[in-house]
Amino acid sequence: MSPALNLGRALLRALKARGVAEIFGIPGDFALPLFKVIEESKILPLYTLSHEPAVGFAADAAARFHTRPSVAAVTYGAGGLNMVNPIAAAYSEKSPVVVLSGGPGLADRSTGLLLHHQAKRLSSQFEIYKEVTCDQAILDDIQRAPQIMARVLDNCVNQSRPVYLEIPRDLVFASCAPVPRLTPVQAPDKDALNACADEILARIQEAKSPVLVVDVEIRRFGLEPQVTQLCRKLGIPVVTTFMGRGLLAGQKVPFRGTYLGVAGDPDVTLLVESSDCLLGLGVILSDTNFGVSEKRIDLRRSILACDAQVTLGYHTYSNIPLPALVQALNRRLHKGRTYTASVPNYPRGLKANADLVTPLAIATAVNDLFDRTERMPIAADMGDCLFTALDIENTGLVAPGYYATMGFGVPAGLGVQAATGRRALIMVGDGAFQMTGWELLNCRRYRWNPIVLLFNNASWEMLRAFQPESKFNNLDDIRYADLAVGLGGRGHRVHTCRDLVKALDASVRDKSCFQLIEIMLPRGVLSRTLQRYVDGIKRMRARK
Ligand code: KPV
Ligand code: MG
Repeated sequence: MSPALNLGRALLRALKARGVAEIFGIPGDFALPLFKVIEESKILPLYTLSHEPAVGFAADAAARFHTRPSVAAVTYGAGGLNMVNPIAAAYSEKSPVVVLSGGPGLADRSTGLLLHHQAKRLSSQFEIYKEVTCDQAILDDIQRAPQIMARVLDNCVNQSRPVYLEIPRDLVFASCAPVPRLTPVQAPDKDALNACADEILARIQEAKSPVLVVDVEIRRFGLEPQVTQLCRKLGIPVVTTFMGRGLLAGQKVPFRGTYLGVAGDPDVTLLVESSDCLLGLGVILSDTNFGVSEKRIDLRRSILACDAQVTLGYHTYSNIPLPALVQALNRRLHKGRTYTASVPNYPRGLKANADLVTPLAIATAVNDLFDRTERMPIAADMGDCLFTALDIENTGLVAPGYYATMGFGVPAGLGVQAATGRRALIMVGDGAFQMTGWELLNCRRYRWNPIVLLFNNASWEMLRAFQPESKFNNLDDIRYADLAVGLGGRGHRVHTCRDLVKALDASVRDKSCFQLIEIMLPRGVLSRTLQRYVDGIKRMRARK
């Protein structure tokens, strides 16, 4: 006989029905009943980590790779409030993370005492999460709970943003009706959709140098195959934004690279900034994507589809979800135009000599490694490690390219491996490693074996680049590779290109545990992208 449905099980089944494949979490007393159902029901696997920020980052990265929601489960207050930053990151970068928090029981609320983990009010955590989620609820009414769970989880899927559910600890085992199935998004008005698609194509046809710019929404809504088809039919060059790096990896399209204004590949910058018609699909209009340009992009000549809206010059069509738009465009284009699939040139052929390593040498070594073996999914942190990734051939990559939080890389790499079963390549600086690198200790339990490239310049180097006079950007010379064995992995400390190539080969061969390649970089040695970024921003500031 199957056990009667209770709130906890109803919730887990509803998550699974919406494509959730795993839960990351850290328990606490208010969340013990919730974690008990998670463990005993076996509906979804549970991965516990060490500190709540890592739980949020891992779930975020898993969601990005699945293009389905993932779950970050925590306890009330001391747990949940530790995870606000990762969920803010997921909100701004549109990653569908479901936050499940244990909460004070209904019985706890009426004792007249303040409760442990309470901040200002019992509802403080709920109020705080309102600001970083697209929908949220405290499930304190068991009758209405199924409808409310459906609403909140559907918003997570359909808007591709985080949501928050707080489960009072004494209701987890209360019997509960099943959660209704996913309600699809409201279909757009047919006439509006047709008019919009016609107008877009007319503008592209009139243009002399149209360019397609893609960003994360195309992946969030599972549209990479359809956008690939669209690129081929239009036959126009395509670039990703900085945030969208990794999109269309391996697709046969006229791919020109990643746009990054003054910091990017000058050919790509010229292509985008001189275009008379940019078509932006799913693009986030952030400063990291578009603010680093000396030549302002003329938005009156641009077409931007994002957040279920399409803006052409001065007018906007509302309720045009991206999947419907891409489908309408594809349907109007029959014969493919001639196009030439292209791959930009990336640095290859590192000389394995005694030269000191540079960020460019790291990218070159990774390109060579991927040619010799196979490509790996990448999780990158913020800092020069992410700029270095732009010199690695376009590959599935998750990174906080817009929100720009540090501490993402290591836990995100764990989330990637949990989600895909594939060994991840983690790129992280020493500053960010000090924040969340410790989470590698969880690898042994779950047999995760990422390869970590730790850029150790004993420095918050990106900050130094902006403000070289400050001594607070100096960090200590910590022997990170020596820590690896104690954490259940293997460490390699490398100074030269020869040692780097050796360490990479040894790491690929040793699949038994995580590999920490600590790459010693002199302070002040930057990737070419970060160098251009800093020079460009200084130039622009000086002019103001
Ligand atoms: C991408 C990620 C994973 C697999 C294939 C491509 C790139 C999309 C960028 C992204 C993010 O970092 O948010 O989803
Ligand atoms: Mg550093």
